[in-house]
Amino acid sequence: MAQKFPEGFIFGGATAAYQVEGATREDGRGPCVWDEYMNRPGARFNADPASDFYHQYKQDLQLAHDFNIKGIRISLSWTRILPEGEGKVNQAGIDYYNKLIDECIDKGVEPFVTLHHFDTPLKYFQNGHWLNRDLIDKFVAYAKICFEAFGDRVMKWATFNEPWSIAQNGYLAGNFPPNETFQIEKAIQIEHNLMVAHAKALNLYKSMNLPGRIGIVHTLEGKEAITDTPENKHARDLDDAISNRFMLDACYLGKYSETTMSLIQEILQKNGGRLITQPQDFEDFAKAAAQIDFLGMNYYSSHFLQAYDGESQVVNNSTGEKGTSVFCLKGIGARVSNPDVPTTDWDWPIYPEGMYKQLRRIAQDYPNYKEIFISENGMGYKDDFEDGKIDDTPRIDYVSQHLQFILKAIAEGVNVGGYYIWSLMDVLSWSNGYNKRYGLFYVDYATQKRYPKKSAYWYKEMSRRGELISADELAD
Ligand code: BGP
Repeated sequence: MAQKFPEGFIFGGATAAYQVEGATREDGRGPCVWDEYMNRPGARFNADPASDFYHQYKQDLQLAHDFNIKGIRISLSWTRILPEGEGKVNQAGIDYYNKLIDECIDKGVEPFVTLHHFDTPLKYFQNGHWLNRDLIDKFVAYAKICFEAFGDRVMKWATFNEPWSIAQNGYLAGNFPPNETFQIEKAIQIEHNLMVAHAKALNLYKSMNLPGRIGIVHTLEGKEAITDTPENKHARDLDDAISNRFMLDACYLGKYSETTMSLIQEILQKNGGRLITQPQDFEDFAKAAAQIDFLGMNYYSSHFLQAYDGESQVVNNSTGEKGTSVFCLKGIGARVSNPDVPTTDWDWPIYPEGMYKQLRRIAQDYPNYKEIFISENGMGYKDDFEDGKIDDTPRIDYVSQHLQFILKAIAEGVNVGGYYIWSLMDVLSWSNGYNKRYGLFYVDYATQKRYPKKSAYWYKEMSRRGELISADELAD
């Protein structure tokens, strides 16, 4: 099988403001939802200093440059720019992101900028979060400020990171604020409202005639029936509809297809509740679907579905104690373990073929997609640090297997423009803290010193050659 990536394929690294910046109270930054959440009594960890990217960004970009990393996903902290969420702009926030973006460009590491990566201003979170449609216009006003300030230099924009995680983790699984569980109606409504906000911001960007491109980052979870019975296949379709299809339809079809809506309605009927939309939403969707430049696809894992009639129950494995997860949703299905598929310590099935299937699915079901970037993929791992050396061979294996399937999809005609490993350096994990590491660069959080892991050397060589290589091919 061909090992070469197409000309110009970007080997990048991903980050997100809240997970790397630290400095949550510096230079006039206002509070976001996660600040309040992570500072409650009994919280297991918080975001200060995280990877201290607010102060260390030059070091990280130098490393990125030295390791042939050609692109970086960063996100903007809304409350660094608008401490109140709206109103007066904080010049220190604008200055920081100007310096950061300029440094990226200077080091030859192209910035891929996400406007919202989970860190909603606290005030809006307390006022209904994305269930409150007022937030849509607030977000668009914030987006406008960012487009005006940075749009001359940023060539890749994403409106949102993973709307599904906001809905699922906050309202079904309960491991993101507001920690609600099994609120299916709210989760679906939030997905819709986020798609409206995405469409409006994208349409605004397109009206501004800026030189860059804009898309959205979705997490696409693979869904498989655990065995091929009609009931299990239906559970798979229901889970796919709420997790993936509903929002992909909004982004690319500009409406919800009949099949998608009948699956969503079935879920709503079984759980009680209804979806509220406005006619204008679909005009915004259609306009945005005709203009979206790319899809950022985050892929980590696939779920194996079994039909399930019982009440919803979820147990989150947030400590890395293998085999402790439970995820069953009434009216959808149970995500069960597949003995043939290995898992990470956090019970995420390692199923690289699922990434390939999602790539093919986009190309087939949404042929107007233009281009896909793998905007996150990587392996959470408890890295061993031995005298400054980190042998993370399991991570190399994980990433290799996924790159292999990306090459397969590319060979079959899917347009994939780059791969942004999650994460560039070790970062704070939202619900798992600091022992779940993903970085190419190990962060000693006490000293903020960075150490390249074995995977960093491997990644550097792949980017240099533009081809997939095995770890054995490294010089030493
Ligand atoms: C994605 C998020 C990232 C990152 C990653 C790993 O959902 O976009 O911000 O956190 O998942 O997840 P976790 O840290 O929970 O292992």
